[in-house]
Amino acid sequence: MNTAAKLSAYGVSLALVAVGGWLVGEAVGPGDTGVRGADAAHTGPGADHSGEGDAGDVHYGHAAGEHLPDGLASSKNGYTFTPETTTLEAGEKTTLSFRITGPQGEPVTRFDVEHEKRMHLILLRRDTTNFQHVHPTMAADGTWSVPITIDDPGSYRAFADFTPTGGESTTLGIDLAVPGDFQPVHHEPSRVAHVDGYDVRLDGALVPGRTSTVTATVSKDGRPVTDLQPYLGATGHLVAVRTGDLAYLHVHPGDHDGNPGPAIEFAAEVPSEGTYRLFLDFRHEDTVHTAEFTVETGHAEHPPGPGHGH
Ligand SMILES: [Cu+2]
Repeated sequence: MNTAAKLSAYGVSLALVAVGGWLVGEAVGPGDTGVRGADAAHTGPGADHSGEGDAGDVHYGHAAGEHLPDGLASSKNGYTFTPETTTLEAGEKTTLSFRITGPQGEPVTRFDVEHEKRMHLILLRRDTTNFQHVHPTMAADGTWSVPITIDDPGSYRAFADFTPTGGESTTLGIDLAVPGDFQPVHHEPSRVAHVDGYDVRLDGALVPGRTSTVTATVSKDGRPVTDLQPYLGATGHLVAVRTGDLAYLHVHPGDHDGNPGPAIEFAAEVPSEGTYRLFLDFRHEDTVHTAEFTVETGHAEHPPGPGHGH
């Protein structure tokens, strides 16, 4: 119960909403074949409870542990994202400090390198604007810090994306408040991004419950860019979040550094139908650029049942 006690009230309510949503999806399904398929994809050997018929119990366990998307909770698998402050001043350069604490509350100090860094910190306003992707440094006592400036007021999500040594890849999320007036931005679906003089197009469908390939193609002044540079151990780095709750997706590069472009492939799996915001970091002429897309998913291959559509 230690872990539960450490969850913020906000984290708890988000987790319950997400688990509830999953169970509703289960309850209205016409049968469990499709859902089993999704289980098999996620859990492999763990899915061999399939024939037992006590679907509710089995799936409740899975929902709490494995199916809840990343980034929705501040604490998961015994690890807790513990910030030193959660309120920042708009436009002021601040050092954001935090620790990742383990099951007994002790700071974790050993992390694996993933994509060339031991800690990836993503900042995003809750309307999915103002994306930042930074790499904090860790002091010997396990305190991570990074200088950041958040220009615009609003409610922000901070995602810590890391792999504790000996543990699993984990993304925890906390909210940061930046006081002041703000106007939320609405994003219409768009697969074309214009950033810093580049045009980036995103092809490929997002299909709930299945890994699919999405391809970003970079051009400038109407010509394909064929000298992209490696960034974080790959040609590009893609972060995706679900609008509405900012569930965070790991999107893995389909190819490693050495691909000069213009096309960059990623393997993506989204947890549900919905609208996703995707942020592609790519590097060209020694500068990192971020292209943003807004993509609605296709339909699940095995629809969970009536009442779940758009
Ligand atoms: Cu990173």
